[in-house]
Amino acid sequence: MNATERSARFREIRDKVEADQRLSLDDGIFLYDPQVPLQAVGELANLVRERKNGNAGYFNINTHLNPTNVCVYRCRFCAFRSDLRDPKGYTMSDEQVIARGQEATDNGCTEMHIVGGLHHQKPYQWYRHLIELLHENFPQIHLKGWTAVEINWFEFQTKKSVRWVLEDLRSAGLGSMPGGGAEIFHPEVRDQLCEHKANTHAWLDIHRNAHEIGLRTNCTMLYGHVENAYHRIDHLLRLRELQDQTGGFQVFIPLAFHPENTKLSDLKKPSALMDLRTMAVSRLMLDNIQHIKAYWIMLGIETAQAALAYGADDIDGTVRHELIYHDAGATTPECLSVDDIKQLIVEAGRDPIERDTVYNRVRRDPNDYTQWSIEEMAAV
Ligand code: V47
Repeated sequence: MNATERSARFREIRDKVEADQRLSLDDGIFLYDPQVPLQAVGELANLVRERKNGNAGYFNINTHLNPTNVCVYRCRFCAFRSDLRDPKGYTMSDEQVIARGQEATDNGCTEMHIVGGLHHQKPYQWYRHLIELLHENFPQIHLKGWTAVEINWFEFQTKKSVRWVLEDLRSAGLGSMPGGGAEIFHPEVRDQLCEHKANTHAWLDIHRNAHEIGLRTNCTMLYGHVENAYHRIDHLLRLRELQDQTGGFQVFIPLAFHPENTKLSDLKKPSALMDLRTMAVSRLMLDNIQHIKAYWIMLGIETAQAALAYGADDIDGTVRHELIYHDAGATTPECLSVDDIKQLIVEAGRDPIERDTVYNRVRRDPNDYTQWSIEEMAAV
């Protein structure tokens, strides 16, 4: 395609976006062509971002809990996992989990993001018990826990249906599910990364079931390793199709691959330009998902700030005790203060809005920020 043809093709796509029409697989692949100026793609994504979310820059006050890193799976992109007998392996006690809940409460967290390894010797009841323990002791904190990969493992362990597992976890106190474990759905790539764990059908089916019983979930895509533009757009379209049917995804988070300490450590991590293009293309393709998150831990603070002009409207949270990216070489701080996070959103020209996990606005007591309440109205 020469430059004139490229401009004409881009104009066609711009017309579609301006008319609020859906983009196709070919449109998405075209937008990944490095010869299509990134800034133009970004401007288009920003149009959609502002149409959907105005000038909001959402964040939350949250913490991570990874109760164990011991895992039966050996995903090639993962630096966090450990073998059972490896000195790196750990498994938290109830007391340690309670201490984390207390720390979260003392820091005014509204959310705990709970994921971990699939421990060879821990039964489903242990994973359920952790949710119950936290919910009973800290009922105010929303527990966003266990990815579809874990739910799939619990099905295997209990020999019960997905629906039974999800309902049982919800009765223990689970509030919603994070979007991890999606990686890249296309089997050409998935089979190279993690052939043994929950397959694409299982991942999507678990999220469908969660949506059907009223559990909101998030969705992700791990990019920047062995996939190409076709695989990425195919992944986004599979998410878009499920969202058309259920409406249960609340946010999409593109996750940039960090190669250090993984079986793919010979690869280079994606550039900031690739990160911004993926953010923008995701915003443009996922016309039915309300929010796009620029996860600052993974992108770095500067790229996350820029992403707020390339389609993203959320930068995740203050984050405490994150291990998955830090084990894989992320050099971002371990945690940001509320003032820092607000400041970086303001610097990006957006209005900082504290949200809870399901995008309600959070109101804080100005004299004691550990005291908070939820505004019933959705944040948007
Ligand atoms: O599923 C693992 C990815 C995911 C690496 O739902 C890696 O709000 C890059 O899903 N380099 C877990 N990525 C993290 C996740 C997430 C993060 C923030 C918010 C939410 C949410 C979800 O991280 C895994 C995998 O796709 N991952 N290892 C790595 N070396």
